[in-house]
Amino acid sequence: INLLPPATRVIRPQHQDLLPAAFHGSRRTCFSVRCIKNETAPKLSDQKLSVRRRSANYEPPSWDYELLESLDNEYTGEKYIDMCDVLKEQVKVMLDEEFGTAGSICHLELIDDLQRLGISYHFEDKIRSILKKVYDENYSSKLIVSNRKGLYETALEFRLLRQHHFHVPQEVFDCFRCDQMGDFMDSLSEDTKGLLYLYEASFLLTENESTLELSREFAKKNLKEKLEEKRIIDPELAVLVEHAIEIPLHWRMLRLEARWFINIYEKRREMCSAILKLAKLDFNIVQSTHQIDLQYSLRWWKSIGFSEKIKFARDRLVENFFWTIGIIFNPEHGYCRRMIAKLNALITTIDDIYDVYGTLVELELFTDAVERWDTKAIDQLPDYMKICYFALYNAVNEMAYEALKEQGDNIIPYLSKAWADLCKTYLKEVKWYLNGYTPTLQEYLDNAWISISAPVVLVHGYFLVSNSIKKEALEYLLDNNYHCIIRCSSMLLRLSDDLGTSSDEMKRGDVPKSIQCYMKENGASEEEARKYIRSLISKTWKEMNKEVAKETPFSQTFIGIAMNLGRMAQCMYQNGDGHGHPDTITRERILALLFEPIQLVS
Ligand code: 0FV
Ligand code: MN
Ligand code: MN
Ligand code: MN
Ligand code: MN
Repeated sequence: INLLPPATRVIRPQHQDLLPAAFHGSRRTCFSVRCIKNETAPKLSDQKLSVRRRSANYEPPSWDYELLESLDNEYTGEKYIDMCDVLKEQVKVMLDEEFGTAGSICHLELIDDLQRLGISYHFEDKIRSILKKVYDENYSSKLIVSNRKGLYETALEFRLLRQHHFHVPQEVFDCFRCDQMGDFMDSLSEDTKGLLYLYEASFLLTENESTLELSREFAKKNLKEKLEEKRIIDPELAVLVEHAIEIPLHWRMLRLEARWFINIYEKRREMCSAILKLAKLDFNIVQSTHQIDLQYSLRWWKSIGFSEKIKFARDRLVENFFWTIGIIFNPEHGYCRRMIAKLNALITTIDDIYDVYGTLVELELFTDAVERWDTKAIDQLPDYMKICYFALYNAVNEMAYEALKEQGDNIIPYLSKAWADLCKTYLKEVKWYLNGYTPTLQEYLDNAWISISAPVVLVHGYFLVSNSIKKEALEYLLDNNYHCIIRCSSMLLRLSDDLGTSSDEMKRGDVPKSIQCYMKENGASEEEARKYIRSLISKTWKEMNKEVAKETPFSQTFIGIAMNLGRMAQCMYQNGDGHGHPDTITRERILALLFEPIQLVS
């Protein structure tokens, strides 16, 4: 995806960048350690003696694995599942009761609450058919009936429909603008709730939807002013506004949002106690299944022995597992979570091998071994890479074996290609780094959306949640350099990662990341560059919104994984490097989602 405005695509003389890194004073040591490319490559045994390797000084894991493995959780029992089932029936009745008047404001609010509380996945079919009815009655003909609803009702309906990929035109907001085309009417600035819902709705926009752009700016400006001047009297509304301005709903990690919203909902005067009880119980039951998945992942991590054999790399099994909850939380997808936790752990280790520890010769051999996907390639590798390669080979082949057993298709070519693509982009970054080369932002991003590893995760993810592998989906998945949904998701992860990790990476020595590429290309300050990268995140979301609304052979589950990976990235890197250097907030989030049940009575 070309993410740069044409004006910034300048052609510059690049000869300075091509000077060997030794000419860039500060990188001298790293250069002498790693760049053996132009010398006759020494034998591995010789290298072992002479090589001084870098270290990223990663902290040890901040979780006690033994303790986590022995955790016991009372919510795994049948008793709670039965209680949940009774409550679910009650909610179904509520959804049905309103069906005659599908789309009444109460009906829509009920759906919105269920979604935000994290329990709408129990009622997916019902909710979809309700929204379809709303859409068919109001928007299926080209003629839009003139909008008689208020701003709040219009925005809520718009957001719910678009969340479910029903394309309501942005023109439903025209009646709130002066002369249908101008600014939003001044009188709306008194309608705080309407503005809040307009703001949240505006993030469902696609490219070139200027009314929605305008909505976002107008709503944001007004809401921020109200917050600063403490003009929002209703305490729930004030909290919701503050929360939305921090990160909009559409970009939020679902489980954290659910845990947060349960607390909000509980304090509401007109809340429904059956729904509240269901939300709490369900949260705790889901959490208990996540704990069991984590324990499986911990046993696997211990069994492959990386903590002893590959000590220089990040040992972040709990954080790697935490990503999987962001990606897919539904209890029935435990297999997917367990496997993606393995992938994340392997990726985190291999990324450190390329970025921190490996020499160029070793990394070329490793890349070649992954491209060959053959145990014969192991002999050429140094010992620490043999361990890593074999663990990778086993884990991926095991996933492929399951797919073959269950569905009869050999997916190794797809999986191994994704890994080879990843390693090739890793290697390109290593060479750029060693040559002291700063690519243009576009050149960097063309490589970096793959080197962030999201295509590997998503290609595996496709197979991990598919009951039947579709031939056309396979073409869509990989043809034309991966599907656009995969590219958007990957770009969200890359840009967020660069915002959160590049400061440390530059201190340690690493290829210039998007921020640094932009700074050099445009003579910009770091703050300007960060602002630009954030604008690329917004732009990528617009493209994602457009793509997910199209017909594709992908399931909603897979599309959810791709969107959620982007959301999770924004969550993990919100305050720095939550993955590599987990901060207090990240630790608290992990505690709240994984280890602390919600009190049922308070
Ligand atoms: C990347 O770290 C990393 F470890 C990630 C993205 C976590 C793994 C989780 C998933 C694959 C979901 P780092 O900032 O070192 O990555 P780069 O690409 O910047 O070296
Ligand atoms: Mn790295
Ligand atoms: Mn890397
Ligand atoms: Mn596209
Ligand atoms: Mn990074």
